[in-house]
Amino acid sequence: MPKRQLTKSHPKADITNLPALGMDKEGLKEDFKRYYGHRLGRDEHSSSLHYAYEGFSLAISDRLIERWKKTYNAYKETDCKRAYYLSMEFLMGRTLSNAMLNLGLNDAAKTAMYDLGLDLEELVDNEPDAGLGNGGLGRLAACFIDSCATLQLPVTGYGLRYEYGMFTQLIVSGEQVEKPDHWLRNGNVWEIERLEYKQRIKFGGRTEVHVDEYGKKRVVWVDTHDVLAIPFDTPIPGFQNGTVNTLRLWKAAATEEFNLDEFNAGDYAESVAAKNTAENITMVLYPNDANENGKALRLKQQYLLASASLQDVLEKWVGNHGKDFSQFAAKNCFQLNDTHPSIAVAELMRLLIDEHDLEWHEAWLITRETMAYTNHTLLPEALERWSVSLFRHLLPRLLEIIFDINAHFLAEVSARWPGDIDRLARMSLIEEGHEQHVRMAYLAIVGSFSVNGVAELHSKLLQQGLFRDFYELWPEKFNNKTNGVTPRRWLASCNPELAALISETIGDGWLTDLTQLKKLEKFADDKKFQKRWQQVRHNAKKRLVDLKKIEHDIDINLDALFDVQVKRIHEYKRQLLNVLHVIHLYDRIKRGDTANWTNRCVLIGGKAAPGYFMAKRIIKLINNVADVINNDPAVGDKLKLVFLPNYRVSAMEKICPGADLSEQISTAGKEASGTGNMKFMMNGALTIGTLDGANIEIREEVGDENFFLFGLTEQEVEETRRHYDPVSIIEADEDLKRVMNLLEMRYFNSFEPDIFDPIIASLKSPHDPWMTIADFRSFIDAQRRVEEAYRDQERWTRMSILNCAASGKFSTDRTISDYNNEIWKLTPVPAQK
Ligand code: B1N
Repeated sequence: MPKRQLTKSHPKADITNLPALGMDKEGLKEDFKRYYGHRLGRDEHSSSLHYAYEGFSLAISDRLIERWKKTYNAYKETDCKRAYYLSMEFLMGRTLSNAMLNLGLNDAAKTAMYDLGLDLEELVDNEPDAGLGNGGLGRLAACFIDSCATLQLPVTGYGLRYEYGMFTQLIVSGEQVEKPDHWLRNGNVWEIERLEYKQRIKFGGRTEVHVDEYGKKRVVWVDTHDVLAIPFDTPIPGFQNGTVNTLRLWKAAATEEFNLDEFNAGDYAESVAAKNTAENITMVLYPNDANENGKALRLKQQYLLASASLQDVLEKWVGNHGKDFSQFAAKNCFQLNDTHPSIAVAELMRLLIDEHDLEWHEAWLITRETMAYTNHTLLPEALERWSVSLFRHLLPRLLEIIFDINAHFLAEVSARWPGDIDRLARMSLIEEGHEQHVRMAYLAIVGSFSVNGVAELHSKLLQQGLFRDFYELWPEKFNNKTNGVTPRRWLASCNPELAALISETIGDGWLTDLTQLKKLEKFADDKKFQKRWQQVRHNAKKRLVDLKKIEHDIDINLDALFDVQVKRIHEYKRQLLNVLHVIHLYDRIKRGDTANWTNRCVLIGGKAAPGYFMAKRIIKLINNVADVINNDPAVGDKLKLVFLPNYRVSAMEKICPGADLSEQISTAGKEASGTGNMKFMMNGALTIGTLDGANIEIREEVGDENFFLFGLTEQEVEETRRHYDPVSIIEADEDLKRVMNLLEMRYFNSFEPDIFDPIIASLKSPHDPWMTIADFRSFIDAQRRVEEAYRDQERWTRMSILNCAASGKFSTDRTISDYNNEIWKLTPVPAQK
């Protein structure tokens, strides 16, 4: 579609100066009725919750779009520096409730719907989650862009518009079954397709060297199979500040020539069907969390994201500055969300050199001054390495550039450490071996001016371990940015009762300055305040139970300790340790060891990657153990175990307000940060956790006495590993021996022999990387301290208040301010009136 200026016969003022939309209930009602009746063509005979949701969302969306244009104009007028957050995942969840909160329309919306006989909560619950991410990394991206808008920073999110998001998890006979998540089936009212900004992406083909009329050599990438990238924009509102930023997601489509070819080709139908090859690129999100995948389609996804986003930025740049790139690095910064978009380093080089005629060294300077890389994991199985042969086949020009970058880089290393061949092999972007591979993390480090981890321990371990050689070469590049979560979604919106109590007590400044929660400390011992805090938390537990009772038919006692572990199922996160504890509690009940008992309801939820055998078996174990415990009349109210199916963003919004205890029990050194830990803390849950990821900083903030610490430290884990002997640990611990005995006697799988053998074997293996058995005793003892604390409700409530009060550091407003002050260096741009 041509980008066409409107002619003089269409005076600009006529279509851009629209009257302001009403921000009261009458304005909303009027617009809702118009959308519902006219745009959607519904009436009382053809009503449905979905169309009511859609009509109302359109009314809210209009009010976002109004502010969106003004924000865009303000950025344009100030010609400010901008940052771009490149991420393969944006786990947005639902949009309507967040949009209402950030527009300040909650009360007006509620009364407007009430007047029309509709229940706003029902409409909100009708919205499908935008599940375009796996877990923490994708949700972090969503929290980040919320905070960027709230801080009025000119930041655009770039990602992919997957047709199918994270799969829906069903539990059938205790096992995970995946169902595709066609989240766009009923349309998506929040996005706007912008065909005018489409980009062309090359794949395949080969390169040729041409010499131009000035004798200059240039590489031409020819015989390519091109694909179009079409942007879909979603408005991202700041918190009641008039700013609305953009999330731009690319959808792959067949090119126009392709459409022409169809008519010339004899095989018309086959040819149309072949359009799928292009469109398949953004069809589905890969459901691998903290695991690399190696599939060609995934590399195509990554390149499409990087190339389309960079071309988009460069096109705008050239539109404003022509071929003068001297200020490009001063005005643009790309933050790479892990290595997934790191092909952007080579792609920016290609675009600057091949398309915009810069010299290698000019292009390299610009690249190294605009790219910044965030690492999210130390797990070796998650580190991306692409085979050189796949690269050569799909992206031949990019591979050449990577080899050139590597040659320049290795020359730099050689100059610094002459003759150190081992070091060269260790640091090379190309891993040698049976097959050559491109090490994407190294490409990201070499091509960036900043490399950060996501919690203090994680950043330290990157410097001392995984990226040690690079840290030695460029210590100044490395830094830490501890993760956070947005307090708008994760407190204000998901827990309105607690938010209201907090605002009534300390004012509402905490919404944009979460450190103000500190003011709650004063009230931690106030009996009246404690009672109200307890009441609010009790109500949240009730809402959580109501939700679960419908799904499970299990009666749960509200006075029980709600002990929650929700996150992806992964061996390093040690859901197994949690289950061992539950089996131990069950064993205590069975043998009558129940003096001073604390009733407990253990909730576990999370998805396993479809190809991850052990994770799926762990889900099966949780469900089998739950089945035995919940149906044993000897147990009663003392203990419940529930697996929460289909854990996702909108589920967490209901779960985290109702949790008493947050389980953050990964093997020390394995969880880069964790962010669920922060959501629970903010809502007044206490943490039982290892010294891992952001747990360490949570404990620092709240104080040792308000945190249940257990387990080996990262250093102890590494030392113990050398002589780890789980079998003798089991022998020496009567409680653990009994737990293992129940597993080995098939107590939980009498009709399914052998199914838990792989789990038993891994627990007992001296090579178990997660060392679950090593932390059992310490975990059980910490859980005893939890029970004791919970029995003293006054003490527990005090600790709960103090946890919330100490959570200020974990707002993404703080995280993003750190990114901005130390990496992006953007100036906030106030919204236009
Ligand atoms: O990123 C989160 C952290 O809080 C978590 O500790 C960390 O595990 C998570 C490949 C990943 N690391 N790596 C991934 C996701 C998808 C994929 O395809 C790796 N996710 C994390 C936010 O910093």
